[in-house]
Amino acid sequence: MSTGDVAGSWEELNSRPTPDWFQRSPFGIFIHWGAYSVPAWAEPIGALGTIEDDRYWFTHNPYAEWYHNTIRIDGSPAQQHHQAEFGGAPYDELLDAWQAEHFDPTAWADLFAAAGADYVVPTTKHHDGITLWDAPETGTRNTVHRGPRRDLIEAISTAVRDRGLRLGLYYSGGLDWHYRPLGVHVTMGSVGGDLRPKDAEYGSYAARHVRDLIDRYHPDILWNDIGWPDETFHFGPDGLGSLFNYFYADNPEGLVNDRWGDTHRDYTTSEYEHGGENETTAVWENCRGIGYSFGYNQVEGPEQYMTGAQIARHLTDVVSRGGHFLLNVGPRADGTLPELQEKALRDLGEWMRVAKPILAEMAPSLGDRVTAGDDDSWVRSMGSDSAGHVFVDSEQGDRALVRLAGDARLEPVAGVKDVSVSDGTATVLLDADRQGPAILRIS
Ligand code: FUL
Repeated sequence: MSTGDVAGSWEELNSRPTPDWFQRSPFGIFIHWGAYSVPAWAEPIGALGTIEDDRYWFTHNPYAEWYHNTIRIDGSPAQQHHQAEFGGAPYDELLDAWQAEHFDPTAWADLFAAAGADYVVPTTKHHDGITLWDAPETGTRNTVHRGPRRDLIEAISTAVRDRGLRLGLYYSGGLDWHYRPLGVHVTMGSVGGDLRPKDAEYGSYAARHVRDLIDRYHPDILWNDIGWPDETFHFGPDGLGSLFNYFYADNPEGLVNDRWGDTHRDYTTSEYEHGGENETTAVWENCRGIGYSFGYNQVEGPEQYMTGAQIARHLTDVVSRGGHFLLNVGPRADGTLPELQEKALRDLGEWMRVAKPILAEMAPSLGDRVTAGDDDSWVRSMGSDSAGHVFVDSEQGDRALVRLAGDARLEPVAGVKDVSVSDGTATVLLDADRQGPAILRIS
């Protein structure tokens, strides 16, 4: 189907071409901000995908935005923390305590643009069900009537667009612990399965929310999470198929992610080190926090946070494999960004001044033409057969070896002090103060 037409089947929807703008947009910023940003507390036990034991994961959940679930697990350290710090207060009191008094959406958008981002995806409703705009049928349980007393989505959307960035909106269609309180999660299976609402009534409530988001903010991406209520997998008035048609009619250049059940998607997603199988499709996006959490976790520090240079490396790695990278920031409840997160973005921005136009081409990797010359050398590439770029870093020290096939030539672009070639191996001396991989042109 051509963009703009009304589709009547998942196959038709799935035949949409990837919009041009997204093919040139390797880097997005995710924002997880909510009532959970008030306690901002979780145990930084590790990255998703690296911890096998489900019960351990949920009882010690490193995702601070899961606070409402974690404090309901008897005996969990989060429950003890909530008792000690908040006297075990009802979760919604955190909404009132969330004041966002220093929130400056223009400063956020400036920072994201300076970091080289192409698109920004704020949470509009996370699993706690609290909406960051005056969503239909939420009564006063939203940020317009309580807490910040502001339409945060309107503020972020306007600032981001004014800065020339695209807008995605995250919505938790799969879980809503307030509207459909089905119990506490201690297994991964329960997240997608038993404790996920599947009924049509909740499905139409969620659809009215997403339609309202489309009407008000005209997003470029709908980023749903944890699936969509199964009983609405149809093209009738309240169905998911109609919702997608409504979205594409509003924005023919729009995209949706893959977390809507087995229905339709414009791209697949992986999260931290989970979902690697989703990184082999034609269009995919990896997301992760700067540390081990999406929501701000005050327990985290330099030990958990990636630096700007580490983010640059991860971004390069993802793009060299054909993916997009959605890096999350977790603002404090007052609206400021934690200093280490802000510094990481600023340092990344230094490197992106040179790297961004190269990454934006999202060219395939050069495969065997350039490979790491030893175990300490980190080498990624992208480009066509005749020309491209090589990104070089070192696990230790400031020297990396790059093995070159054929008569390839390398020319320094950034972060390189010297390069010399002998016997098909380039020795690259790296600038000590680089903020990301060194970059060389290959021809
Ligand atoms: C997950 C959620 O459960 C996390 O809290 C976070 O929102 C992440 C992006 O998606 O599945």
